[in-house]
Amino acid sequence: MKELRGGHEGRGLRIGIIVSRFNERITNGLLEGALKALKESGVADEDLVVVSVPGAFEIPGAAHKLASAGGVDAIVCLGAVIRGETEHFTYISKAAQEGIVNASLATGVPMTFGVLTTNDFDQALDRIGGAHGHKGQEAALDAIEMANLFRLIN
Ligand code: INI
Repeated sequence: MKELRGGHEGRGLRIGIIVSRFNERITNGLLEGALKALKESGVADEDLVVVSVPGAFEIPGAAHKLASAGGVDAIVCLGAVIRGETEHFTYISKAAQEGIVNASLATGVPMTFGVLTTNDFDQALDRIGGAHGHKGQEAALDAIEMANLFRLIN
C-alpha cells in the first residue's frame, strides 16, 4: 500500500496569494499570517507572488488567471466576508467559495480557502490570531501541503 501525504517543506515551491481588500484590517491580518507561515516553511521571497483584488467576489477570476499563467504550484485565497443586513453576504461568499473550487479544478492548481465568512467583525478578528487560531497561516500551510501532494501524485 502506498500512502501519499504532502509535507510542509516549502523550499522550491512557487506560491501565489490572492488577497481581497474589502474589510482590509482583517485581510491584512490574514496576509501577514500567510506570509509568515510560508517564509517559515522555506518558501523563497522570489517564489512568492501576492495579487490584490477589490473584494472576495473577484478572488476566483484572479486565481484562475494566475493559475492559468502557469507560474505557481499552489494558490492561497484570502478574504473576509462579514454578514450585513442584506443577502449580499450569501451571494458574495457563495460566489467566492464555488468560484475558487471551480478555478482549482479547471486549472489543476491546488487552491486553499482562507476566506472568512463570519457574522460579525469580532468573529473575524478571532480568526486572525485570536481564540480561533489564524486562518491565514492555516491556508498557507495547507497550500504547501497540497502543492507537495500534487508533486507526489505526479
Ligand atoms: N466583499 C468582501 O470581500 N467582503 C464583504 O463582506 C463584502 N460585502 O459585504 O459586501 C464584499 N463586497 C464586495 C464584493 O466582493 C465585490 O468586490 C463587489 O461587489 C464588486 O464586484
